[in-house]
Amino acid sequence: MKITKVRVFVTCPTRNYVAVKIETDEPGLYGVGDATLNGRELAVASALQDHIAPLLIGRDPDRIEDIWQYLFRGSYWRGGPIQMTALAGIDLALWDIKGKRAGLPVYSLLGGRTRDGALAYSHAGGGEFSEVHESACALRERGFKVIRVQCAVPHAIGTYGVGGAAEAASATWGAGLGGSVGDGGPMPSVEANWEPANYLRVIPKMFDYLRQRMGDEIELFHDVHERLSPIQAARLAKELEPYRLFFLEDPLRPEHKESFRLVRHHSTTPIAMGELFHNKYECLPLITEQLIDYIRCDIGHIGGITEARKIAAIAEPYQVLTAWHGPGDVGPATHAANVHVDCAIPNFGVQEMVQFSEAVHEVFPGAPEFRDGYLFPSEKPGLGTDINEAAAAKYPYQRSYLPTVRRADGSVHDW
Ligand code: GCO
Ligand code: MG
Repeated sequence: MKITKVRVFVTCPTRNYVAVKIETDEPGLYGVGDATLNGRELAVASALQDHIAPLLIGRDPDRIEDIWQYLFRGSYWRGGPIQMTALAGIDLALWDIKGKRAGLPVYSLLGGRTRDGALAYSHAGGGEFSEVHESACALRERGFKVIRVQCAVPHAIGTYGVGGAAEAASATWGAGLGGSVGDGGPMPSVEANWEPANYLRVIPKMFDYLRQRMGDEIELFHDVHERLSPIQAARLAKELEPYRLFFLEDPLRPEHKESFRLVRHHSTTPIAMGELFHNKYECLPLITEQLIDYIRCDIGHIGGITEARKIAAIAEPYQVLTAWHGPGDVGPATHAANVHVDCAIPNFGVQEMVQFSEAVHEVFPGAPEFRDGYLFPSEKPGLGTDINEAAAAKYPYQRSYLPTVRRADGSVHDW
């Protein structure tokens, strides 16, 4: 069997997605992967089209690990987010082909089911605590047992993650949480007046408000989004202990792995980290020193299933569980891959999910099924997602950027 064509699609059904389709010389046998990197979609598409695709023609798509090594090490330059997202797109498409060829869903190729479904979480947010509460109750009604909660930061304009339940639908998610979409020139939206002191004051109060109204049974947690210094993160983790968070997500910037020691020494709040990592090597110190409880890389940004299963295997003996990133700004094939891996590994923790819009489902048919708080992988051979090329063509790329955060004095901060 040989790869005959590698095709790349950039489409914007409410927000931009990059998809890769690998065709083979077996009639009708192809695989579809996702290679979406929010705000840098065209760079990934170019890496795929201009540099990677020509290298793959004529290769045997069954040799996933070899192709992975060839693209990762063979290119000499190591990969940052653009390269590793492109590699993930290829990797997912190859696993899709392998599954279709075997007539088996990908979770089966990974060793078979370890669980029926993957415990899932979605996002509740709002300007006021009452809105966060309302949004969290709506998710609980829909069956969610784990809910991420975000609220506005006093005096800040446009705090990350406060679009509320509506964010679950990609239409508003696209504009409100994951970036701004438009056809004009550069138009990043700005979160201004963001001050750590205001943030640190409000978050414990939000949890107090929610625990009083929602009780102890529902699992709640919060995404810091890499915005704190080590000692600020340690203080927050410590102050949140009475509210028994499921975990505190991404408290520190990804560059400062050693700083997790400080957070760990001060608090028993479980810690999750990883959506800005690009490979297993970045995960190592946090896992082997047991500085985190959940590793939450993005399967679509670390080179796909091939790297994810290695990260899970490294984490297992250290009792670190997985919580793969699953936002609206990665495509359905990555969400499908998440759930296949979740249901095959022993050390799965929780899975982030969003509800995609009708337009996204039209372009990318097939998705894991959500029932009563759990996600179930497709039983179809392969990943169980596809691309409708005619539908994709109806939604051309729209220039878009992630928002930018600025402190009250005008200086740049992490979003
Ligand atoms: C999450 C993430 C996302 C990111 C987004 C950036 O936990 O879901 O933090 O919301 O901000 O993926 O493009
Ligand atoms: Mg996050």
